[in-house]
Amino acid sequence: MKRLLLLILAITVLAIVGCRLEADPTDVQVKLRWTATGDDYAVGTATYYDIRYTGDSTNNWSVWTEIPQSMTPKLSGQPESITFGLTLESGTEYYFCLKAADEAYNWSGRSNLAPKIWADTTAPMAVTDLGVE
Ligand SMILES: [Ca+2]
Repeated sequence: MKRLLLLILAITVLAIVGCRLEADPTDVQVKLRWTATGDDYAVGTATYYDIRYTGDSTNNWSVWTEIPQSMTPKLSGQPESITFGLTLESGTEYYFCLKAADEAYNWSGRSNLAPKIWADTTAPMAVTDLGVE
């Protein structure tokens, strides 16, 4: 029984590792844009942003990946944007979302979800040292 469990565990680990090896990570530049919200609803200036993304359809904000940033929010109604690099799986749909807070950490509701699928469009470099012997 113990051997069977170890075999199942080994197969599971190999399957997980295999999945990761088959994945096609792509380095991308992500630019998010939105309109600044306020300190009190749509009035004033918020103090913090919490920007996150996920690669699956779960609706559990707490497990989404937080994007490190230290933005200073602009006055409500002003355009905001942030650009950052990520390594994502090509062909997978990612969802971006953010919340704002005031200085007392009163958090807004979540923004709409911004979905995007990246495709790997960079071909391998051409070989330049091919020789014949
Ligand atoms: Ca407030």
